[in-house]
Amino acid sequence: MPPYLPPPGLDAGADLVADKGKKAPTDRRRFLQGSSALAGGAVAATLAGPARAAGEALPVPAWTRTQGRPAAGPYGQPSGFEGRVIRRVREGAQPPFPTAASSLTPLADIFGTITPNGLVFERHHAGIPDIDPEQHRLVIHGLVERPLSFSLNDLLRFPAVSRVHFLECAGNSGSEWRPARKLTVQSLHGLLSCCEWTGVSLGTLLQEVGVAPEAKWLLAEGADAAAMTRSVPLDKALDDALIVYAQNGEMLRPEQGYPLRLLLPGWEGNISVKWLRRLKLGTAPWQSRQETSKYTDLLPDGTSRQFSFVLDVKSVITGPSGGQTLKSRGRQQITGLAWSGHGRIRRVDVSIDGGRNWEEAVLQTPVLDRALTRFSLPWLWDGSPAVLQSRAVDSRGNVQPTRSQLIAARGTESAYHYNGIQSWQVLPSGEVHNVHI
Ligand SMILES: Nc1nc2c(c(=O)[nH]1)N[C@H]1C(S)=C(S)[C@@H](COP(=O)(O)O)O[C@H]1N2
Ligand SMILES: [Mo]
Repeated sequence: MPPYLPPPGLDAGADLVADKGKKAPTDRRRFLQGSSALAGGAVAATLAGPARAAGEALPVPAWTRTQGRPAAGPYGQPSGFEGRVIRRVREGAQPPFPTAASSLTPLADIFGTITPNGLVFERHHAGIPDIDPEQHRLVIHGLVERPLSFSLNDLLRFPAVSRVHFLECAGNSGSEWRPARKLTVQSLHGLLSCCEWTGVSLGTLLQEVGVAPEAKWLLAEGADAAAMTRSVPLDKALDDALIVYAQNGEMLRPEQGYPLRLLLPGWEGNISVKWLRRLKLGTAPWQSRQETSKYTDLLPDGTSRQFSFVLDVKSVITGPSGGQTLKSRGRQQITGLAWSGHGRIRRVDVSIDGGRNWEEAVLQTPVLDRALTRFSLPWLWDGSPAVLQSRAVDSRGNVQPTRSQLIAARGTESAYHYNGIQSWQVLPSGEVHNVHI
């Protein structure tokens, strides 16, 4: 086989990059160059980019000289070089006992908007049950005309609905209520994922059982050792609730509720009861542990906010983010995720100077309802200190608050429902840390 020769001109990319830097900066570029405005030529001098490719035959690496491994096997795995991209426990977290634990999505190391199944965060109150789908049943009873018991096979015969939605624990970003200690974006905000969920509309099943006119609430109960229970308003159940059996094209993972879970789009993760075994219709909420002592927000006046289901508009820059180090000045990509339980993301603004100036980021399309939305913005880093922030606006016009605005409204006694703007400080050394400003 003849050696591969790049066609003439293919290595011209490096020159193009350098030329670009020499052009008169546009307003946008000047903004992106940072607080100390640089002349165009200086940017070209500090611009680090791809190495210049040689115009001769490329070296042939070892892996091109020998046959590769045969097919990877029955279930594919990521490259062995990606071993650091894993779910992690929050640094310093002490679960009350081993099965009441959580693991976090590595937000800085995933791309686009869909979370791979093996990296979806987990939150278990009493471990992961091993449920035989043949034996599992979902019973719908209480204030209904015909109580029914559904097997997984029964549910697979109803029209399937697939929708992309984020799932976020109400406790996500909870450490932001407290003084900052050095944490990564995974540790701070990793109780967050986004999957294509497939299942049956709960409304379809409620038609089968026939809802009694006086029914207003449902009790959702899990089959795990926590028997997790939450009260769900009937309106939400009829509106867009899903009984889910699959995520991202395959059956639910055991840790996500195999074989069945409830999914309430845009609502706090806790109410999307996993290993769902029962829905009981009634007239009033049941006041379960998870909606009284937990998942309520203690306000400055001493009262507690209850049934605050909808997750507010929020965003976070995932790169550059805490614990990372920028290797060189010049071209960077600021990127992150935005979401809102109220609808779609309308826009995301990014600041590199701690919120004094803002620039609109580019949103990856399609922008979906109550799904993670990827934003990005090119940045020419001149090596001076910066504070990176992102601010999301949703389709209802809700604007993500700063940390101070959120604390002014909610105090500091909350543990849940934090949606303040995250600040990442970039030092001249390139190190990135979470800060409160
Ligand atoms: N049965 C049951 N459902 C549950 C839980 C649980 O412990 N048991 N944890 C809840 C919480 S607090 C959250 S945030 C989400 C987490 O879903 P995930 O583990 O699929 O990410 O599931 C919810 N549903
Ligand atoms: Mo949660």
